[in-house]
Amino acid sequence: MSLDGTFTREEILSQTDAWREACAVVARCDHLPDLDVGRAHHRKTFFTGCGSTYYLSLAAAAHLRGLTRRSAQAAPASELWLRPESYFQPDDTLIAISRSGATSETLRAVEAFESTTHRPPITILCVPDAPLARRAGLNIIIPRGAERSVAQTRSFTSMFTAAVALNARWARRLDLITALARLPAAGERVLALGAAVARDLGRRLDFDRLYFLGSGTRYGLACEASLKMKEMALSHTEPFHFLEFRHGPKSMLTETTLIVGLVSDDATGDEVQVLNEAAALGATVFILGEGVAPIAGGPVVSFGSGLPREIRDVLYLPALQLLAYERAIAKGLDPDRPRHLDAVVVIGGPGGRASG
Ligand code: F1P
Repeated sequence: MSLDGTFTREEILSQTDAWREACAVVARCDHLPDLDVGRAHHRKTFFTGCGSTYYLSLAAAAHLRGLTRRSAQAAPASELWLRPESYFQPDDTLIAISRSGATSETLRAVEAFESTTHRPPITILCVPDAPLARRAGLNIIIPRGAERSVAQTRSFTSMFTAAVALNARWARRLDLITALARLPAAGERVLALGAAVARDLGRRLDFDRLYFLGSGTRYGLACEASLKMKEMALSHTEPFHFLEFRHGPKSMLTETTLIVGLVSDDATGDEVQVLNEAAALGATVFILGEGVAPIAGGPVVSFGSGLPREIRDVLYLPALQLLAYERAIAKGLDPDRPRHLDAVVVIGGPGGRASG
């Protein structure tokens, strides 16, 4: 391990190569399993994982629902394992997502799925010979997403890109599959824009609470951005569905609050109004979106990618990963080594505890 976040920084900055690989791996799959098995009203597509990969599942399920109108749901792997009868039906599909492919709860969720459906899962992973890979009917493996850091950055965005590419194929959207080729270049631009903003904001240690707001696919991404802040920078932070913020959490606003808005295209007006209200109550607002303007002179990352909105959600993350990295550095923490965490949680590992 490095002592100064070198790995995390390198992984964040090199992530667009892994996005490219993710798209290529999905494009090379000859036959995708059919999601439309059994009776229409009895089938659902589940996405699962733990921690970061659970948040990825939230985003991927929302994306599949939006693109195909199919029934899709995310659940933490532990819930699927411990309460399979509350979730699985015989005609369901499971997509298990895991950087390591070795997390106990995800393996056990897969076993529970197999005993209900007698079908193998699909996996999205960064490691080829992982235990999870050996159980799957189809493995989407992105070795360039693999990381030496504990907190997921490059792995998250590359596995999310793979999920978006898979969903585009299931939706038979050739236009989106073609447009994915332009995503890495847009990612490079966002990394450059985000680096300057993250450096300035990351040094603002006067912020004592941070909230991440997103709706639809962006809610899972807001959860992930919030988790990065906890893992790397040990900061109090929470994610919310955008307009949920008014229903209680708003009472927490102070002049030492940072609100991060992952603004969509289709509900921009309503979302921006929430951000304006937060700014009027003294919070600093950091806004990100395809074509967004600063709120009350606050920081902004406007993608200007020109990409279809169905494939560009990953662009919200690089600046937010850099923000967590910069805040950790400003606090004298090592982003490569989050406190109390292991890269993989193995239940019943050495010492009889959950360990890496
Ligand atoms: C998931 C995990 C997360 C944790 C951290 C490291 O592992 O352990 O639970 O939040 O980001 O990764 P994996 O199943 O994706 O390998």
